[in-house]
Amino acid sequence: IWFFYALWMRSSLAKRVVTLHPSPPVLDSNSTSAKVSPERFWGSYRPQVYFGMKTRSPRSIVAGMMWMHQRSDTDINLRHTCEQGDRLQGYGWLMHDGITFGVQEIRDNDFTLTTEFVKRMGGDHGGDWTWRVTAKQHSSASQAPVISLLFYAAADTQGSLEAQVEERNRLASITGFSEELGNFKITFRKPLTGELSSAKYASYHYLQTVSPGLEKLTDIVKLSLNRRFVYSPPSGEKRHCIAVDTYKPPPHHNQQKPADTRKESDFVVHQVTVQTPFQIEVLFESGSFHNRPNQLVGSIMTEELEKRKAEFNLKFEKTFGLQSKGFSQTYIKFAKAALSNMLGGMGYFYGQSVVQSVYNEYPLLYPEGALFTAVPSRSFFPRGFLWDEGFHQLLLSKWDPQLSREAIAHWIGLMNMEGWIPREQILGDEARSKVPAEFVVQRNENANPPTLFLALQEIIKHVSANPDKAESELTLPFLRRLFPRLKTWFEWYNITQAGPLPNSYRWRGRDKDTNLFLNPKTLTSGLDDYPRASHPSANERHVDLHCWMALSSRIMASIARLLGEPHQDYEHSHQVLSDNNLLNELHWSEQLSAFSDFGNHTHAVSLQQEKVYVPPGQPRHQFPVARLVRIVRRAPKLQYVNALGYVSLFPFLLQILQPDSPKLEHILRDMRDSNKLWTPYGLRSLSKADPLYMKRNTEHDAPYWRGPIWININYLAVRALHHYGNIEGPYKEKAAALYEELRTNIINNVYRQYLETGYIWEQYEDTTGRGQGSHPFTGWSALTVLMMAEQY
Ligand code: 6A9
Repeated sequence: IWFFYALWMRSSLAKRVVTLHPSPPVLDSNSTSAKVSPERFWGSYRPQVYFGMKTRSPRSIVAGMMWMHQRSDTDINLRHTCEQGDRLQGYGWLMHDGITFGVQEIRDNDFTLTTEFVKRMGGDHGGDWTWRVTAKQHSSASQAPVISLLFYAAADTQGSLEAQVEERNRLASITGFSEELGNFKITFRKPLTGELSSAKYASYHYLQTVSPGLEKLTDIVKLSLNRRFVYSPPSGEKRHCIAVDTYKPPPHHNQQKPADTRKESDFVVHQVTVQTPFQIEVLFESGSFHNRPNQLVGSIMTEELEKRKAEFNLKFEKTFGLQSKGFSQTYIKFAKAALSNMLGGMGYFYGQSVVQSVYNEYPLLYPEGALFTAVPSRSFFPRGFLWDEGFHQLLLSKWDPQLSREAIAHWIGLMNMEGWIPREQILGDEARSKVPAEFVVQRNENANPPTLFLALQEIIKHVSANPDKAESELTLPFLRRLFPRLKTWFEWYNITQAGPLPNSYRWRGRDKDTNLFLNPKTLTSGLDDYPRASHPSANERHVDLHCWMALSSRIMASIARLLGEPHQDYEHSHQVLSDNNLLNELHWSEQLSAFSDFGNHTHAVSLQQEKVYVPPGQPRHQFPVARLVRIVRRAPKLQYVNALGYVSLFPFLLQILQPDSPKLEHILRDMRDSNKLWTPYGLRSLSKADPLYMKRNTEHDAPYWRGPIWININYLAVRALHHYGNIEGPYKEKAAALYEELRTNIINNVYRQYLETGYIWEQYEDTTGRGQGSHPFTGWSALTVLMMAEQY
């Protein structure tokens, strides 16, 4: 009996990690359907491609664009998914309202493509849309480039597409059907030099084939390209031209990967090759849209675009008031681009995470789920990250509260019965194709800062402070549906991330191979390689997590109070966790005069080449290359970690400190000290005086949160200075002065880097202010807009 009981226990524990939270779903199952939410059905929800659209549904038919420059002197340079390796001079949405239209500029080497879309509602399936692509050569280009645009539609296991060919090779349109779109037609208009001008010479090619999955589209097009074509304009030189030709899928053989036994779906490509300057329109028309007044093309499209742009500009000023604050037009343009690219970076993903708990020998597939979310970076990580999203929604909720509610609801809806939400969401084959295998599995003991509480705080602020009736009427039911899961979420952190002392906390999931890293990482905290205790142990306590919990308990109490639910326990937790005496006891290091983590720690570590024993007379190259390993010169002991930087600022960043706390004096001093945290470009992540400042973690692992300037934390710092600068206390003036200085430094640098490099960046170098890391990064770096607007 005991044996079977143990077996049963084990298997039911093993299933917990993949069992969704049992309370009623946060979102109705059809909440994103064309019927319930037609205005948001189609969108640029494929942030990983330069230009593409899909619907907010699990296996959407997708539309997209690839392009290549026809040059004989270089290799084929087909552009499709956003890749840093493409080395574009810049790309991103300049305007995007999140719903009805967008304007993007893509600067390739010799020319610029402007890609615009406008949607029009009508019928029962999300309506129509039109794309307009305008190509202009750069003044630096020696001759007008000949460019191929490859517009495509692709099905993803459902629906059908058919090429309608006219005049030999010209694919005039694609007709299609799917259950959620009904019948539709995509028409490819001929290129013009401009909106009112006459037709332009172009050569046409097309491909009608099938694909085993959306992540294969680029390869299929690449493999179908043939150099045998000619482009011969009536006046002008003939030249070779590369174009799609027949595609032969690789022969099926037995050792096929399971991925390729998937159902094959229609894939149709229209290639048009034309010399700049030109403009081309593509229109999608929904079959159920019967009383369409006219076609959304040409001058009607222009009018429609102009109208949307004007509305966007008005709403932008009304929301952020940058003009009235005296910002110049170029700053405002930058801010619009930052917001637009976050909106244009919203994705709709569908699929299964791969997860594991201690009760599973092997990783399991999480239940299929949908995620509507912003992404940190369209090129390098175009997918959802839990703590990034809380920051994203701080900005987006100002622009469109409904969109924020939907994104938050999707995230909270992904919670399992334990109260865990996977930190990095790699949903669907397309997303998975971008991630190395070792990063795919998400473990259920791992947390990530609960920044969604920051976003929720923003949302409830509207209900209590500015009782916009319409908004509160939507917010309360929304919170009510979230609430059972929020309770479990909060409990999950409290229980699974509990620290060694009462009311202390500890991030789980630190690196285990201690001897391979200068300092074992804490990816779960979001601050990856920020120095923590040198020897991870159960004795650790982490000050940032303590503060996140103090904040979370406060928001839980407010939400419970708003909903008329029992709130005393949350209030009590909040009182305890924000008690400044407790914080001092647990985390104030006298030696550093700063808040600090505590744990089994030694400063005396360094990386050294491992000794590789090569027996005498044996060739050296037959033995492994010496790698760097950690040398510990003095044994660790229980003590404060004393790494001054972002982590030590948390009681200030999350405004846990009382305005009269004498600790503020130290914090403000360290912040302003150029030998510690201050730079002319923002606060650096780790003090210049720290022994691990700008130190690599392994030979392959450059410093990340050990010096560079990150905008999310700088946003929290500016926000906290604003708070302490506006509240009575001995440090009021000092905080107010620092506020002005820090805010100006950050805004100016992110702006200047954008002008100089064409991008907003993941982080900024502390010594020069230069943008570095992944780009474009219009996740939390776009919070610069809120600093400009002074909305906290
Ligand atoms: C691994 C590479 C094609 C790291 O912005 C997302 C996260 C943050 O949440 C975190 O705080 N970034 C920060 O420290 C980026 C993480 C990217 C992981 C990608 C696979 C794929 O290569």
